[in-house]
Parts: sequence; structure tokens; C-alpha cells
Amino acid sequence: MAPARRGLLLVVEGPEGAGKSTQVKRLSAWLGGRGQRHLELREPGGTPLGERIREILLDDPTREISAPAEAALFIASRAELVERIVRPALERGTVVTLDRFFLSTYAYQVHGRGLPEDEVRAANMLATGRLTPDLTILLRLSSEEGMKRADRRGIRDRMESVGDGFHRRVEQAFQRFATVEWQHAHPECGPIVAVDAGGSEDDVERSSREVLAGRWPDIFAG
Ligand code: T5A
Repeated sequence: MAPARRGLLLVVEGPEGAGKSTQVKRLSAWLGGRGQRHLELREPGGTPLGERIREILLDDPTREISAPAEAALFIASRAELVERIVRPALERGTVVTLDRFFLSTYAYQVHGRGLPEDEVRAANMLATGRLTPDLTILLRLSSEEGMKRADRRGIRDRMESVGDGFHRRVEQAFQRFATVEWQHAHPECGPIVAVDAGGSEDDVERSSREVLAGRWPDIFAG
């Protein structure tokens, strides 16, 4: 008998306020409407431990956490999510949509905070057991525009409160991740496709679904 089809791991990434949560919700709604087995998750979070880590990392803008401890906390949340939720879901054939994954650690902790890439990369591989996304949609928006969108919602969280220079480095890192050269040198990240996030929510959803339909027409076309 042929093995059951493994699910898909679809990641949505990008700078603050790029519209990741909005698009993950829209994708989930689309999948639900098609009767597709799916699961919507976010990082950090998604497990009891991950949600506690999320509170520690984000809730208090005045909390000081060293850069290595910050990286270790994001990675611990990821290890728990992958082991307990993502892998079992993929084995059941579920389409998992994930709002941020380890590209965020590369962007924020390596390029933003300046931690050594090789060490963060090794710790991350330990956490994911080398699980590679089937596709990452990278929403492309300037950090200024993204922060304006995020600010309309109210007070900044701990990561949003770090200075503009930090967020510009994060934005530049995400731009680099979309290049063929960078992806070739980082095969653990799987394919990354940039989508312009400057248009309306409908426009971004349409572009994202076009990318997905090009790869998995049985699920996303129509
Ligand atoms: N982090 C995370 C790390 O440093 N390292 C890591 O390893 C990981 C995993 C997580 C924080 O942790 C950092 C990154 C983050 O700083 P979070 O709240 O989960 O924090 O994540 P954010 O990505 O920052 O969440 P945001 O909600 O700020 O951004 P989103 O999800 O990109 O944006 P969204 O969809 O919530 O939209 C923001 C606003 O814009 C509007 C929405 O209605 C909303 O009001 N909007 C649009 N407006 C106009 N046009 C569009 N196309 C729009 N799309 C959405």
C-alpha cells in the first residue's frame, strides 16, 4: 500500500506588521472552506510551554533579556511546537500554516542582535530535528511601513520596542533570504518566495495563493 501523503508545512514570514497573521488566517479560512485538514499555528507559542515563553519574550517592553537567552527561549518554544504539534500533524497529512519559524531567528537574533550564525543555526537544527518547510512565503514590506501598521493596533511589545536600526537590519536580512545565493547556502530553510505585501489584504492573499497554486494546484487552485 502506498504511504499516506505527508502534510505540508507552509510558513509565512516577514518584518513586523507585514500582514503575516492576517494572511495565515486567510489561508486557513480558504483551506477550511475546501474541506482540507489544516492547522494554524504561530511562533513563539502554540503549546503551553511556548505560550509561557511568548509572555516572557514579548509582554513586558522593559524586561531586559540577554541576546543568547532570547535566542534560546525562541528556540525552546520551537522545539516544543515541532515535537508535540507540527510533526504529528504532518504525519496525519495536515496542511500546517505557521506564522513565523526559524527564518525569524536568523533575521532577528543573528542579523538584528548580532549572534553568531553557525551557533544559532546548530541550536535551531537541534530544535527542529532538521524539519524543513515545504515553502516559506516571505511578505516583503519596509520596516517603517510595517511598524506603522503594527502601531495602529496600540502599544509596542518588547521586540517591537527595540530601535529602528535593529528593525532595518531585520528587514535587510529578510531581503537577503529571498535571494537564490542565500537559499543555496541555507538548504535547511527550504524554498522561500517573496510576495509584495504593500497592496491590500486581498491583493496579498491573491499573490500568495498564486504561488501556492503553482506548486500544489490540487489544494490551492480555483
Ligand atoms: N521573533 C520571533 C524573534 O525575534 N525571533 C524568532 O525566532 C521568532 C519566531 C513575535 C515577535 O518575536 C520576534 C518577531 C516579533 O517581533 P508576534 O506578535 O507574533 O511577535 O509577531 P509579529 O509578526 O510582530 O506580529 P504582527 O501582528 O505585528 O505582524 P503581522 O502578523 O505581520 O501583521 P498582522 O497581520 O497582524 O497585521 C498588522 C496590522 O496591519 C493590518 C492588520 O489589519 C493589522 O492591523 N494589515 C494590513 N493593512 C493594510 N494592508 C495590508 N495588506 C494589511 N495586512 C494586514
